[in-house]
Amino acid sequence: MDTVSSSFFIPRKEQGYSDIFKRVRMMPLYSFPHYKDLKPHINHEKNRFFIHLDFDAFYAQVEQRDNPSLRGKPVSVGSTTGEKGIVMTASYEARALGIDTAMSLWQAKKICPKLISVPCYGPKYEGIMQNLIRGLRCFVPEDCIEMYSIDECFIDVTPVVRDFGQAKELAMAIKQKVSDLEDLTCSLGVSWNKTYTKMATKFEKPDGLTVITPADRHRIYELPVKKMWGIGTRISRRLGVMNIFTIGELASASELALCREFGVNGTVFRRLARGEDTSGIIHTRGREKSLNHHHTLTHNVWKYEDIESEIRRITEYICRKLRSKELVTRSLYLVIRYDNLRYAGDDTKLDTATNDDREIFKAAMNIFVKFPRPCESLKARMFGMTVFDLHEDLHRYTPSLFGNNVRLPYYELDKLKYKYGEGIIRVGLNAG
Ligand code: TTP
Ligand code: MG
Ligand code: MG
Repeated sequence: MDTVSSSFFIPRKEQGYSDIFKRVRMMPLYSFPHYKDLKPHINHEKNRFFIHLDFDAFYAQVEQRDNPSLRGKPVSVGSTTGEKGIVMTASYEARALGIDTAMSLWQAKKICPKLISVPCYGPKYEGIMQNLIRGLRCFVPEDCIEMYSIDECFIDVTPVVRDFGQAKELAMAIKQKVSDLEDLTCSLGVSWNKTYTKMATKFEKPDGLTVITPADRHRIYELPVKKMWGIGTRISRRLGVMNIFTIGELASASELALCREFGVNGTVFRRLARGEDTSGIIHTRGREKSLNHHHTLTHNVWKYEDIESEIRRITEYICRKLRSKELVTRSLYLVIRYDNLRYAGDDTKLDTATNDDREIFKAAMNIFVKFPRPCESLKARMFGMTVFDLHEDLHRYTPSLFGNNVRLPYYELDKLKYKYGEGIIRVGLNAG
């Protein structure tokens, strides 16, 4: 069968790397402090301790860990072929030669012909982060951990430390834990507010640990404004026009002038620069009301087995996503878009809440049979699935006594996939 499609995390022959790239780039700044998070009456420098953790050259380091022949060599992760290929990240050996994130592969190869480019494998990286978050629960309650991006998290250690000395010790223990759990290096920043921790992490990359106490504030003040969390090229250019080039200059700039230029964000920038970020951990867990996955094919399909295979693919993705959040769903929506650009979509309620691939696949196929049947003159070009009515997976640790007693060890299978790749094992969804 030679229908080719690209799916973010379930690779076939050709993976849509640049899609993953866009996806990660477009990741929202979940927890960038908002004006209402800044509370001037809080004594922000006192008794608050945060740690920020960021993996070093994340995707590249993982690939080097998993393939010893890549260690010590210039490696880029992203697409391995094609003209549109892009470097999602590069190993430190490659960075030393001038290769950087977002560079085109073509350009990177020109700079370093010996560059080894390897494909990106999303679920593996997601799994590592989730495993880390679980591991961190031995230091702080889960409520104190905020996963910020695919390779970063903030940890509020206020409940468990009394001073910067203890915060540093805890940060070292966390570093050790990361090494024991995943055999990877990361860099950590410790400070009394989230904004400073995020900047501190970058000071001693890779494998670094930087503590910024109120007395070390000058180290932050010396940085160019562009290094501040939330400030990109455009804002830094506008600040430049106001003669503000460093974070220290931003911290002491006139609030009025900043507000005139940036509105309420002017106040936010100034306070963040001054270390007055009083925002806390933001929880994303448990908030999901629905999950969805849409996938547009590069080659439209119409044969029943191809359609079935695409629906299976999105089912597997959605179910794994559900399990990674320890959720089950009671409702399912399936949508198909045809090559005449029309849609067909419908939902169904499941008998019991589940995250079992086979049950959801069966329900999805029951929806599909009600749609206009694709044929050579009406091919399908997009498949999408949404699950809603989500609940916590209470059977995660206690297998159901009454229900389906052939429940497959999906969580364990997911772990294998995270570790060794999608191809290592697949469940026959038609079974049972
Ligand atoms: P980063 O933490 O920004 O980068 P990094 O871990 O590769 O390197 P550093 O040591 O400087 O922290 O991003 C984490 C991963 O996210 C990175 O390995 C690749 C991916 N990524 C993208 O896909 N697109 C992007 O634009 C960026 C910045 C990262
Ligand atoms: Mg990183
Ligand atoms: Mg990062």
